[in-house]
Amino acid sequence: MAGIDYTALIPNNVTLHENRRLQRALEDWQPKFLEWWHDMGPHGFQARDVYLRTAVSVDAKGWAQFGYVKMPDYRWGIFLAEPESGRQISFGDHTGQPAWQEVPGEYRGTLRRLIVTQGDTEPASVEQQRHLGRTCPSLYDLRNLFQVNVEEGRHLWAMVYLLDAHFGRDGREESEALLQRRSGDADKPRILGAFNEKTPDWLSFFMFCFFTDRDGKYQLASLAESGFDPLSRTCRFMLTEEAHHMFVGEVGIMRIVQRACELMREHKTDDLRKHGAIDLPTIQRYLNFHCSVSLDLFGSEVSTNAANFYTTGLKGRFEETKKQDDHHLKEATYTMAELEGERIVTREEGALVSLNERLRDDYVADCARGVARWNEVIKKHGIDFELRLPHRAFHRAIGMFSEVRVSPDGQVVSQAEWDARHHEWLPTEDDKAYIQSLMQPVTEPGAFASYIAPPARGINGQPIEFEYVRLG
Ligand code: BYC
Repeated sequence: MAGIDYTALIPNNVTLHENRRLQRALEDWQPKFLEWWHDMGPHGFQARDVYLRTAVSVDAKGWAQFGYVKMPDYRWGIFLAEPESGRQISFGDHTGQPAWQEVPGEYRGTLRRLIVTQGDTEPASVEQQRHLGRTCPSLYDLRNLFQVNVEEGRHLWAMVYLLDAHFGRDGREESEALLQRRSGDADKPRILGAFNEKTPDWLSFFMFCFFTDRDGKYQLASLAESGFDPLSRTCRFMLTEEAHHMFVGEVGIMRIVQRACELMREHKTDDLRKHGAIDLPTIQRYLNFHCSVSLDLFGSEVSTNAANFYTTGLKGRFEETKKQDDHHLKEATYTMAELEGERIVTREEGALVSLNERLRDDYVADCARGVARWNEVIKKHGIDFELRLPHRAFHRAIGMFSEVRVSPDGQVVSQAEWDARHHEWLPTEDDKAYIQSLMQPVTEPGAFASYIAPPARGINGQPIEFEYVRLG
């Protein structure tokens, strides 16, 4: 085991007891976090036993242990991946220099902003999902929701550790502010757009885990390349946990698709609403929404911020160290879709200012692989329907495409055409009301709501009918 101290008030593998000032700062923050968790965390289940995994090591083999825990007793801790001895900065102007163990003074503000932006998403998602427990489609799904929630809480701890350990008083103020902003609040909203949207139902939750958590994967992977070593090591361990969140999303949608297909075959109809399932066109509209708001999270296509993050060695590309180029990108170019009047064309841009778009491309390719797996299920049932990712310019609020209206297949359309057709492309009020009507809790072990198939297997080798949450 890679040295996690579980006897400490705050479990950690960063020898917290050797730094009294930091330990006091975090111990002072801990009750505020718990207060926030109590007020804004999963509503109505705080006293229940939940079958959760807890990190007990940062060793890739066997890092977690499973057992019943009441969520407020979850051991939120600070875990960094093992240091890589002799690690060097692998991109930008500082390439080849030893990775920083302390914040480089000239980049302090920028680095803090990146850490705060990352940190802000974690409590935001818990807030967005706060009410989902009471409409769970099964105990298995309820447990997965809570697993995701406690781990997002731990990811908040991960960023607060960096702020408190490396940014002095400013860092402590930012740590407090992370508990004060609220998802969707008009006066003190969360920083990024997608984290102020509602997650009012389980179809949205699974879409969020598939699309929005996947942005998390790509952003964390880019920050894991950072020249600031504590950030890199923190993000590397967070990525281990993140994989389960995307699994919850991918398999959740797959099970909804499967149920839809089974009922289409059984009843020889596309009209699934009278059978309590979710038809494929409705799934497509939810997909279009969640994909487009998640695409916004990558920032503008052409971004001097992104170029600066890279040049200064703070944020790399996805799999930076595996790439075979000069890692400076000053002369290189990158091909991207751009708006030319009313047309979308492809053009060469400087590679440095294109880094957000490049990361978005990596992300889109990954999303496409998941969608292809959903389509396999549809195909296996002999149904002629294909789910598709919308064009990257569709329904955007950030970047150059936010100026125009674009259909899911990438045609720039007039405002009048958008007004006439957007109900075909995005969830309608009628869709939302129907999905809400399905949100009735199913809490008998082994039972599942009408719109979702059971999973292929349970958690940690347990049977599907295991009592994943003890409701008493
Ligand atoms: N909403 O050059 P620009 C996760 C701001 S998810 C609102 O376009 P830049 C998770 C931007 O801040 C991963 N504002 O973009 C998932 C800037 O403002 P300032 C979260 C936005 O800076 C599920 C201005 O517009 N991690 O972990 O190159 C559950 C112009 O910026 C948005 C990160 O995001 C937006 N969508 O890149 C739980 C990593 N987009 O600074 C967790 C850290 C842009 O001029 N963040 N703006 O006031 C970053 O790397 C960058 O901040 C961004 C934006 C990629 C977000």
